[in-house]
Amino acid sequence: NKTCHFFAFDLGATSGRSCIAKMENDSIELRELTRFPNKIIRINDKYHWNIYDLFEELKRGLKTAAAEGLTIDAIGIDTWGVDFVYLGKDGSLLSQPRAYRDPYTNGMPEEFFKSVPKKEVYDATGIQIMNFNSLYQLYAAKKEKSSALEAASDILFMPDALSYLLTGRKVCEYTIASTSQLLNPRTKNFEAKLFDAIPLSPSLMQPIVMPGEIIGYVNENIQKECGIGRVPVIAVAGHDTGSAVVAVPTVDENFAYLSSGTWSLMGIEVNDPIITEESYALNFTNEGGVNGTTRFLKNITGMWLIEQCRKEWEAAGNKLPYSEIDKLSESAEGFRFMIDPDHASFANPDSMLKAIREYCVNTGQAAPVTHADFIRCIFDSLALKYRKVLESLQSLAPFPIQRLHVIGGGANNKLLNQSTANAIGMPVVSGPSEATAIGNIMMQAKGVGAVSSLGDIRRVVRNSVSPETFQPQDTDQWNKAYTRFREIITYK
Ligand code: LFR
Repeated sequence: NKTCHFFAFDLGATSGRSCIAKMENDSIELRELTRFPNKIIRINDKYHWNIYDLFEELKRGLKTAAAEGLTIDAIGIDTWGVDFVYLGKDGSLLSQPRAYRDPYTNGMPEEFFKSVPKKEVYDATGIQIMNFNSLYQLYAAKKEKSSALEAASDILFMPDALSYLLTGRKVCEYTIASTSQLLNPRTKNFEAKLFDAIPLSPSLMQPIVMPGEIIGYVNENIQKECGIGRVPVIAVAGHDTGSAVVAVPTVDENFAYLSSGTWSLMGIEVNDPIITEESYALNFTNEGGVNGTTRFLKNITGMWLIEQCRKEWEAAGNKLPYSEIDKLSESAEGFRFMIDPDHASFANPDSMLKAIREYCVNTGQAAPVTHADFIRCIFDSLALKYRKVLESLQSLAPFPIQRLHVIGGGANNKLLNQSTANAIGMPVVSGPSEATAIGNIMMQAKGVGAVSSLGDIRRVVRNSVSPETFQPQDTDQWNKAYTRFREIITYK
C-alpha cells in the first residue's frame, strides 16, 4: 500500500488539463496542475488541431509536477476520439492533425457505402455511423490526394501520438482505435475489407495494446527537459469517454451513464457488443472499454451548443463564466424554445446563435433573444433529448436501468441535473466531474499493479468522491413538454 503519484494528461475538444493524483490507502486525491484551452485552428477551408501546442502543454504539466518535487510513478494520456496524425519514414509528424469538425467528411459515408454497404460496415464494427469517424476521414483524405497521407508510413491516434512523442514507441491503444470504425470488436483487430475499400494498407496502423499495458518510458530528452525520471507511460483508456466511464462510482450494473462535456455520451456498460437490427436502426455504437467491457452508447450533441454561443458572446465583448450561465438558465422561463441538439445545422455553424434562432423559427416557435433564452433553450432541449435516447437505450439494454450517472464537467450543472432527472423520471447521480482524469489515473494504477478488476477500481473511486443525487420532480409538466419536443424534432 505504498503512496503513488500518477500524472494524467486529459484533452477534450475545447480544453485540456494536466492533473496529479496521490494514491494511498485505497483512495486517490486528484489535483489539477495546469489547464489550457484547446482550439481548432482554421486555415481557410481546413480545420486542424495544434499538436505542437498540445505537446508543449504536456511538457509544461510535467515540469510543473517536477517543480513541486513530486516523483511521478506513471503517465497516462487520454483525448477525444477519431482524430489522428501521419508520420513520415523518419518518424516525424507530416502535418497537423485534421479536426473532426472539418466538413471534409460531409457526404463521405454515403460514398463509401457504394463500396461496402452501410449495414456491412456496421455489422463489422458495431460503431455508429458518424461522418467524422476515422474511416471516413481517411477516405476523404485519400480523395483529396492528401500529400501527408500519400507520404505516411504510420498513422497514430491522438493519445498514441502524444505517447509516441514522449517515448518513441508507436502503439495503437484499443479504446481509441475502436472509435475509428476500422476495428472489429469480435476479433479486437483491424478489419481488412474496410482498409481495402479506402484503399489503404493496414500496415499503417500500429500493434494494438490494451489499457493497463506499458507503452514505454519517457526518453532522455524529455527526462532532462522536464526534470523527471525514467517514468513509464501507460496505455490508459486513451479515449476520453472510455476513461470517464471507468470512473462511474457505481456498486452494481443496473445503471446508464451520461459522460457530459463537449459531447453528451449516453450509454450502458456491457460485456459483449450489441450489434443487432435494432441497434443498427437506432445507430448505437459499441466502443471498446477497459477490462474487456464495451461501451454501448450514443453521441448526443452536448455542451458544444453552449460553448459555441459563449464564444460568440465573448467576441461581442460579453464573456460569461459558467457560474453566470447557470444563474441565467435558472432565471428564464422553461420550455419556451426547443431544439433537437443533434440537428445537422448545429454541427459546425458559423454562428450557433443564428442556427438556433433559425431552428426555432422554422419549427413555428418564437425566436430566442436574450442570453437566458438561448441558455434555457439548450438545457431544456438536452434534458428532453436525454429522455429520448434513454428510452431507446432501455429498449436495447439486457438489464433494467435504474439510475443515470452523470459524469464529466457537465455534472457540475445542477439545473441540468435536476431537469434531466425530471425528464427521465429516474434518479440522477452526479459526479465526479473530473471523471476522465480519474479514469485515466485508475488505469495507470492498474498498470503498476495497484488495482486490477473494475470492481476494485470503482471501490477506490467511491472512496475518493462524493456524488450527489437528484430525484425526479414536476413529472407531469415534463411529460407534456416531452410530447411537444417529440413533434418539434421531426423537423429535418
Ligand atoms: C468526447 C468524444 C466522443 C467522440 C467525440 C469525437 O470527447 O471523444 O466520445 O465521439 O469526442 O471524437
